[in-house]
Amino acid sequence: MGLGASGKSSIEAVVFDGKTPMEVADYQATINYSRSTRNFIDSSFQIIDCGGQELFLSSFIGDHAEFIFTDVSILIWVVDLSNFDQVSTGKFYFDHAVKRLHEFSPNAEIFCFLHKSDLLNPAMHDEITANMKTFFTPPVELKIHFRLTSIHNDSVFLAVGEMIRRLIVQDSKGNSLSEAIHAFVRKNDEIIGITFYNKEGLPLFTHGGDRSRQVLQPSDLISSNHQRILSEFTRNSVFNITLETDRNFFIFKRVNKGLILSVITLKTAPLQITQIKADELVDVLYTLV
Ligand SMILES: Nc1nc2c(ncn2[C@@H]2O[C@H](COP(=O)(O)OP(=O)(O)OP(=O)(O)O)[C@@H](O)[C@H]2O)c(=O)[nH]1
Ligand SMILES: [Mg+2]
Repeated sequence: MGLGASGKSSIEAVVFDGKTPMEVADYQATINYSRSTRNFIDSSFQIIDCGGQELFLSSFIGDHAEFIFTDVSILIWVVDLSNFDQVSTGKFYFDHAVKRLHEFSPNAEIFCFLHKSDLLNPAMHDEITANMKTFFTPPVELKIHFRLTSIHNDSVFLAVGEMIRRLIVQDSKGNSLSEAIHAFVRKNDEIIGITFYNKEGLPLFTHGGDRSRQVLQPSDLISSNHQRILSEFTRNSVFNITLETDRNFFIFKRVNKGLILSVITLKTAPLQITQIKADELVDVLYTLV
């Protein structure tokens, strides 16, 4: 949810449908809402993309509130950072939506995407985030997380990936996958980042934290990998790619029909050794999924 043209449908199209930012540049308002089901390993969930024109928002927080807000795990509220004039209007609907959420899904969490951050001077990011956190304080007791996002770099993939981990780590398969990956990283010093992608190119599990983000500069490497993964996925039944930069190897391997593993390593270990280790991890993951 969020005001019209804040970027909701673009986020869904880029993250889940493999669209490029260019392909979503032409704004077309969502009429009413649109619903899609997404599958991940053993879990599936539904995304409701709610049209942000005030006419629709009023009906969602009014007559249709029960339908929209029942059984919600996560509400994503999208704030358009390039449109400060509208921020009070946004807060008005945010407050009502969050109250309705609390009423119909008291255990839900809120993610507030401070979106189109690419249009801001990076020097202002911290200050704007701090201001927005104060401004978008929920009117009721619900957990809220703020993320600076943009479809022009990896930030939106990371934010959505994090939410999905929260949704699927709750089941036992998600947990054992997560544990296997963490154990593997702990054992192997040269591995600085690991990502497990589904067929839609979405990072399901990532490990590496800040260190890997440094390595992942330029920051849209994830998005370009994502596009490459998608096209390779559909073309080849065997999928095995290694990319090399001055300091790192990026190894991609297919786990099964729907999942790709990517491993980022320092070049301190020979590639062949890392390949063998990655194959071992693929075998472990294969038995788990
Ligand atoms: N600069 C920039 N533009 C973006 C970003 N995300 C989306 N946009 C643009 O913002 C416009 C809004 O697009 P939509 O995603 O359709 O907006 P929406 O929130 O779904 O709008 P409604 O359906 O009316 O509620 C499009 O022209 C996108 O290209 C971003 O991260 N940065
Ligand atoms: Mg839309």
